[in-house]
Amino acid sequence: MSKTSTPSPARDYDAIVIGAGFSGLALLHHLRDIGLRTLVVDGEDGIGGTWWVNRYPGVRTDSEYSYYSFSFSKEVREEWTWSERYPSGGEVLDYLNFVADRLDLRKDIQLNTWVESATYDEPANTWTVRFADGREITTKFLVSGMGVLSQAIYPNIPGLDTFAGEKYHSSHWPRAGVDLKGKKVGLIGLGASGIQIVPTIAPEVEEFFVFQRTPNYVVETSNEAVTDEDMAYLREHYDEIYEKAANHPFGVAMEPAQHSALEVDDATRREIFESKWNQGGFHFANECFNDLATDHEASELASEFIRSKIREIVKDPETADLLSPKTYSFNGKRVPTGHGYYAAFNLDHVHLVDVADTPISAITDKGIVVGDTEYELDVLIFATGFDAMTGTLTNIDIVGRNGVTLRDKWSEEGLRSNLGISAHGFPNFFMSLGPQTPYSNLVVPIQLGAQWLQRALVWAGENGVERFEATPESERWWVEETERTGKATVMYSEGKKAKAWFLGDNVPGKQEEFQVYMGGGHVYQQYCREAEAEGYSSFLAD
Ligand code: N01
Repeated sequence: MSKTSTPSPARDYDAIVIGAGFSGLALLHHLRDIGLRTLVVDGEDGIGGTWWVNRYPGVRTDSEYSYYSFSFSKEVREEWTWSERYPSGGEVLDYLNFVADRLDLRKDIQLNTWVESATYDEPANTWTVRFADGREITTKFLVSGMGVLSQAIYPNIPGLDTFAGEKYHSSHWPRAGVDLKGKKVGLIGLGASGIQIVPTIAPEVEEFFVFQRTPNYVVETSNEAVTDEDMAYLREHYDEIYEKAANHPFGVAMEPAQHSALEVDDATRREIFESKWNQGGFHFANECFNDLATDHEASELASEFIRSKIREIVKDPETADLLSPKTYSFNGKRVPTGHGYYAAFNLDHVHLVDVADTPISAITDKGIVVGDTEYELDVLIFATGFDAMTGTLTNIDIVGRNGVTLRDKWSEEGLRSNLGISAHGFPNFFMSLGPQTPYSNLVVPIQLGAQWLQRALVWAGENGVERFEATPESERWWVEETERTGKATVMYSEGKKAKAWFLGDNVPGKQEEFQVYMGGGHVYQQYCREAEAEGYSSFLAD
């Protein structure tokens, strides 16, 4: 890769990247490689981003080890060894630290550095980044690697702050762990986080109350050890596996299914569902049939298969029925992978409390009130999710041209970006995994996005381009494409719709619009390549 020819000595840095997770590390490596003086800043006291903060019991990847890593470093690929099919959060954190050391990234990362604002100065074509400690630094390029699920949210329940026991959010779990033995524990939230917490803590707590508003379609799996042979195979076939993931709609190294669930007879369909259920996790959603995310009838057939599995696993028929989703169908929201989730409800001290019809009315100093019952608790766990995709970007002041913040822009115009990479009015500001980027195994778009930006900035340098930003036309095109493809999925249905973060429906007051691109990661990458091949004409580059 040739070096960029746009050094900017008047500024402290050429590029500041906010966030030291997967995105920040990939960006630092790729931007430094083209000669940009790059600094990564992160408010936490360790690198790892989402894997640094999410330390709740049972946290691990839902993607398999073979495609949950970067492919760009031969050294890392050769020297790193995974131990589990679904690596634990701790192991992913070790991996990211290994990457940081092996690629000598640490010297350009400042931790404990919270960004409060970043302001664009038009005449100087410079971003000034201000930190919580009052320091300011300047840069030509500003890149967000702040993550898509980082801005935690709590439910709006009266009395939230009055609870006298211990209270934790899944994404701010104490680093030293929490001793739950002999305690009465309550859990609110059954998305991917809560579903990992339930079976992990169920055996150790004394009494466990799981408050369920909407059940999920959980695909169970098993977690085998990764053998030396597995690692040897991975190292030998890494490029091939990575290519497969990059060409897959959801960034997983799997063969996309070729047939509709409606094309086959009942017995064949059941056999295919059964075999992919046995492979577990994402294999079920991705490898059974090609229309489980786009056709309501096909999705409903998968829904009924999973309901039958719940009835097989969960002994109490009433609990099995409560755990079975009925108000939306499979793929209507992000499908979590289970590690003994349903079986946990067979333990006598695990109680499923339905709060769909009778919501939690209050949190008191003693516990949780539902209807006439007060559930007394020692510990209350919130696995209630995030202000996804935009939360981190609107929580700080990113101030573009004419003093307009990203928060103002998106609340006035709706979500607008070109390919989720750049927003009009914010020259030289780029987003890794911005809103309207693909819903997928995220390591793939993170790596490809860092490489796209690297090439774009080399091109800018070679062509004397000083400012790079989305055109208003490209934003209109991309929002239309994002809405069109999103509405073609079973996530969007007036009659049978889940309350999902994909549409922003989980945050009170947030406008309902597709936060992610549902047209497929492979299609998205094709658009990115086209933008590049066309000389970035969908960007203002002057
Ligand atoms: O959050 P969520 P999450 N009363 O928004 C419930 C990724 N992730 O942290 O559905 C009762 O999915 C809410 O109920 P409802 C992954 O992309 C990945 O679990 O709104 N319940 C819901 O059950 C995932 O999609 C991994 O009715 C209330 C829950 O809180 C994303 O992060 C692991 C309530 C929130 O679920 C977010 O997952 C973890 C109330 N008042 C996360 N308010 C892996 O890959 C909210 N809820 C392994």
